[in-house]
Amino acid sequence: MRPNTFKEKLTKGQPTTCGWLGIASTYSAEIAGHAGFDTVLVDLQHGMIDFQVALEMLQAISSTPATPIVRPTSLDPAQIMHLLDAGAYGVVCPMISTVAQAELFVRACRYPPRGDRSYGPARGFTFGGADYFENADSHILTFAMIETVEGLGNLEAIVKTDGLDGIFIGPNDLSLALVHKPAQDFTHPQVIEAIERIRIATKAAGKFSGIYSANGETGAKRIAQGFDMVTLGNDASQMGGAMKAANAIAKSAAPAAASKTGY
Ligand code: 3PY
Ligand code: MG
Repeated sequence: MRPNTFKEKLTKGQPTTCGWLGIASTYSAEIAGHAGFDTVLVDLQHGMIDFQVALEMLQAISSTPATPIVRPTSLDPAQIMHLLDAGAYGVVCPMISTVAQAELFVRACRYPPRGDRSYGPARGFTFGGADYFENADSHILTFAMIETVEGLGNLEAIVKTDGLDGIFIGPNDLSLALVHKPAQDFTHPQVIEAIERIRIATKAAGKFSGIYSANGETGAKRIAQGFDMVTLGNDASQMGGAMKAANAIAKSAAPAAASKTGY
């Protein structure tokens, strides 16, 4: 089976970066895959992306060095299995708040006897190779997102879920749940404390820790803090930010001195 190079780096303890896609475009997926990220995620939860486009974006990422992964719309085993059949090598599942939910998630990603994944790997064979079925369970990464008060309460038990590879923190929802505001309050002591608590519990359980970061600077701080996987914003924020910056530079230029000739 084609190796999961993203998982290999995580296993070696190397910090990794994740490109995050919310724009329904195979072209931007291909660009992200060539941008140097270890993995590129297709986001069906908050991205403007449905299954057919997700499939095509996974195909585009497959033509690059990055490992293709997904975030499903919710803890929906049928959708998760379908995305795995489409060739996703990892799943970041949103809103995992209980051990039962974490177990349901992992079981959707693993074939019997470890789980309940239905047989029909489709593009798993095309992208992964003829021995996909025999090796899929050991290559496919499972990240549960902890981003609710209930999830935080059940943290120590969730991280111990058998077959779960890691925890990915959604700081916006976590902040929204704890202090009733999204991104602005990452500086709130309660949010800072919760993020570090999750990271430490994840590490203590021998699992990988990941977190959504809004940009490169925050991503660098999260890597220095000890996170194994960071995002650096998404395609929409990065494209919008680069457009605004270029526009501001151009518009800040002083007009050339008016011609002195003529009337
Ligand atoms: C969050 O910050 O809540 C996320 O889910 C990141 O997309
Ligand atoms: Mg979230």
